[in-house]
Order: sequence, then structure tokens, then C-alpha cells
Amino acid sequence: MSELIKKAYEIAKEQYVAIGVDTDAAIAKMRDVNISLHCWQTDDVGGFETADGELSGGIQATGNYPGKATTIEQMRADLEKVLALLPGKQRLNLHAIYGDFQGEKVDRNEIEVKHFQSWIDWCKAQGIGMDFNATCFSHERAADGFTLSSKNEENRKFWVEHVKRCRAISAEIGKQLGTPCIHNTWIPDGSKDVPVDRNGYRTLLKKSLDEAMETEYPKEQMKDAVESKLFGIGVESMTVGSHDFYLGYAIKNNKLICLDNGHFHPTEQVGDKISSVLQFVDEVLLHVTRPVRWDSDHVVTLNEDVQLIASEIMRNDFLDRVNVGLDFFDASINRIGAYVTGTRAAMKAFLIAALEPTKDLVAVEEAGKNFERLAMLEELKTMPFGAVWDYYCLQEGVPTGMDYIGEIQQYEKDVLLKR
Ligand code: RNT
Ligand code: ZN
Repeated sequence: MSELIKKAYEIAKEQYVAIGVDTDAAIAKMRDVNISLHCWQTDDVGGFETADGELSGGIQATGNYPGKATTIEQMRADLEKVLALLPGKQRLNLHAIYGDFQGEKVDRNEIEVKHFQSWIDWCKAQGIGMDFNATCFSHERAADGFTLSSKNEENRKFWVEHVKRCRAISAEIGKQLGTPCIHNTWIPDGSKDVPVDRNGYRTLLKKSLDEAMETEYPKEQMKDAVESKLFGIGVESMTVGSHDFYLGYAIKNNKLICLDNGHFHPTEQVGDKISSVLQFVDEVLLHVTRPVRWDSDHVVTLNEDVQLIASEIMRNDFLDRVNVGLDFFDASINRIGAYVTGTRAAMKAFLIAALEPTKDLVAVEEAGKNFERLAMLEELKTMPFGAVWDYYCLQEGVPTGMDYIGEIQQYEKDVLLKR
């Protein structure tokens, strides 16, 4: 098999040379594509707190496929399996509810570095960086739908304290791992029906963010991102943290804006937003996902939305300014299979983007040759990308083509179905 892959690669390489593309250079560029793996695909955004609360905040994981991780050990085993099936180097993206609480009840306003030390150690052992998220949902103090923008001062303070602690933990994570930890704040706040005091909630959100982010940390340790959203289930009429709100906040306060491609009107494209927001903010965080009719968080596939995102990043050498994270959770199929398929799809989009003769396309565009541009873009779609992908996987020592399917089936038999 590997002989066939090498042969196919040699032919593909020549075909790409003919259009001025260096396949080896494209593969080398993949070294800089470090995708942050969202831990929550392994357990449907459940977490390890002692209280077994419902997932709230207008996000939903549907399905009950067997094998969900219910302990830290299981989750780490799953993540190790995922890492073993992916080429390149990734990061871990952890939510605050996934602390190593050792069976103790630790409320969100009480979490400390010690609850995450074993995760930091795990990342160190894997040789990967780590990102972090405050968890402002699935909690009794979020039951009325408001957290940082709550008019209940006790609740608002509680969530401010949570975010403050998460940022301090993030700084320590970045310090210990020697790579900045991105801390993302997403809140579900909003209202099902038409509210009257939109302004009041947004004023409170701004105030809470200012309070929670009062302590500055060196950016070598941590960076703040804020994630906007259009609407959620049960939060249809107004989202406090809208895109306008957070983009303004990010620009004014030198924060990262987190763009989740499930969080916009269906015909808006995050790929189109990257070059706009990067004129005004230093960095962006992405939550790559696949919304089907709504922010459904389906497993990422190699579709045009994801392709545009990757192309915009590679065309402009934005990898040092765009931090790529994933955000999907499907509980209806093998979760590890979902994880690997989705992540490999995102990676494929980046490799395809790296194989684009961008300079030639720009030259054609600047010459006003728009038929030629269209034709070239169409022809590029059927270039032998798969041969390059397989060769890249082979080089990285991970399964090529469909071979990872068998590995997941085996893992299901040996591990997941025994849970
Ligand atoms: C919700 C946001 C948010 C969450 C995760 C679990 O719509 O996308 O990023 O999915 O924090
Ligand atoms: Zn998201």
C-alpha cells in the first residue's frame, strides 16, 4: 500500500509542479497548522463535576451512541487515540467543567490551578499546548438564562469570579507549557422572547467583562478571546453577546474575537470575515464546526465553508494570527470516529489551501481575467489532492485513506463498548 501511495504522490507532485505548486513545501507548511481539539466531543459536553447537571445554554448534543467518556482516564485514553490518528501537532482545548476534582464538589467560583494540574501534566507528556474555556452554562446560577449579564447581582458576581479564575488558570497553563493558552469566554445569555431592556443587559455584560479581565497577564502566558453568537435554542429573540457587541469589545480592549461558523446567518461566511476583522484585531480564534440549518454542531466535513476559511488563512499567511479550534459534538455516532473524521476534514482543507497557486490566481485577478480565474479555481478542485494527503499521513506515521476506520472499529470493540 505504501508503495502505491509513494507512486501516486510522485505523479501528483509532477502535476502540481506543472501549475507552479511545490507539494513538499505545502506539506511542510502543515507543521504550522495546530488545531485545538475540543475535549467535549468525547462526552457530549458533560464534564466531571460531581453534580450531574443537564447541558444548558441552548446548545445540544443529540444521540446516545455507546462509549461516552465518563471519567478523566477514559477521556484521556480517547484523546490519545484521536491524537494517534491525526497527522501533525495539535493542542487540547479544555472547558472548566473538566477539572480533576477527585470526587469533591468544587463550585465554579472555587476552581484553582490544582484542579487542572493533571491536565497540564498530561499535555506536557503529549508535547502539546493547551487552551481553556470558562463554563458559563449547565449550572443552577445560569438557569434563568443569564450569567455575566445577569441582573441578579449575586449571580453576576459569581460568573465574574468564575471567569477571573479561569483566566488565572489559563495564565498558569501557558506558563507551564511554554505556549500561550487562549482563554475563550462564551456565555449563553439572551432571551427567548422580545426583551425590552437590551441595552441594560449589554451594559452589564461590558461591565462584567471589564471586571473579569481587570488583571492583565503577559501574552506569552494567556490571551483572551470572546465568542459571539446569533441565537440559540430557547434564546431566539436576543443574544446579549452578539457579534457587534464582541467585535467592538475585542477591538477596544485588544482581545481576540472568536468566530464560530455556526454563529451567523446561514449565508454569512466566516472565511469572508477573517480578512475584515484582522484589519482591526491582532488575532482571531476560530471554532470550526458544521451548522446544519442552525448551530447544530455537526461533525466538520470538507465543505466550501471550511475550505474558504482555510484558504483565507493560507493565502495570507495568517496562521500566526488565526488560532484554529474545533467546536462540534455528535453523540449519535462513534464519538472518536466523529472526532477524527472532523479533525482530518479540517486538516485536509488546510492542505488543499496550501496547494493553491495563489500568486498566479491573484495575477489573473488583477489583470481582470475573471473567466480564467473561475476556470482555474474549478480545475483546482479536481487536482490529485488525495495523493498528497495520503503521502503526508504516511510521512507522519498515521493511517492513510480509510485505514483509520478499522482502527476506530477496533477501539470501539476493545474499549468503548466495554464502558
Ligand atoms: C456555543 C458555543 C460554545 C460552546 C462550547 C462548548 O454555541 O459555540 O463555544 O459550543 O463552549
Ligand atoms: Zn463555539
